[in-house]
Amino acid sequence: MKIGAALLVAGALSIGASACGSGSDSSNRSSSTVKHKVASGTTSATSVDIRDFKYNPDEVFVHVGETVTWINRDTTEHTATMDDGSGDTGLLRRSESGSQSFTAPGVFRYHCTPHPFMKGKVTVLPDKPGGDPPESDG
Ligand SMILES: [Cu+2]
Repeated sequence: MKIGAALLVAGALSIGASACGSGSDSSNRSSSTVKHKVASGTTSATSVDIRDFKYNPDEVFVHVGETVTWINRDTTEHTATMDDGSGDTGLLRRSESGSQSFTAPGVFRYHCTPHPFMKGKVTVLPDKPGGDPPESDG
């Protein structure tokens, strides 16, 4: 678990360094652009595309209390079903999405019910390092 935190810190440092890259940033939707390989800690919503009978990316990192959303880009119906039965999006049609929040740290593997060969993984990290004070809203 401490390794994960160290990775996050390293990732945050390197993000600040890369400012000016290629000049082309049009709204190009041509597949496979993985924006964050390592969770930056600033996003509270993590999404996984289901496309071509694969989860993309097939592994995501979130913190306790955060939510993962699966979006089906295929014409075929898919699910994201936790192997341990702790959660299930149910069948998602094309362009439909399903979410699951994770309240305990650990590694959660999931699969697609109609297509058991489709597998993915959610790694839930214990807490944000040096984090913000907890806010009580609600
Ligand atoms: Cu499927």
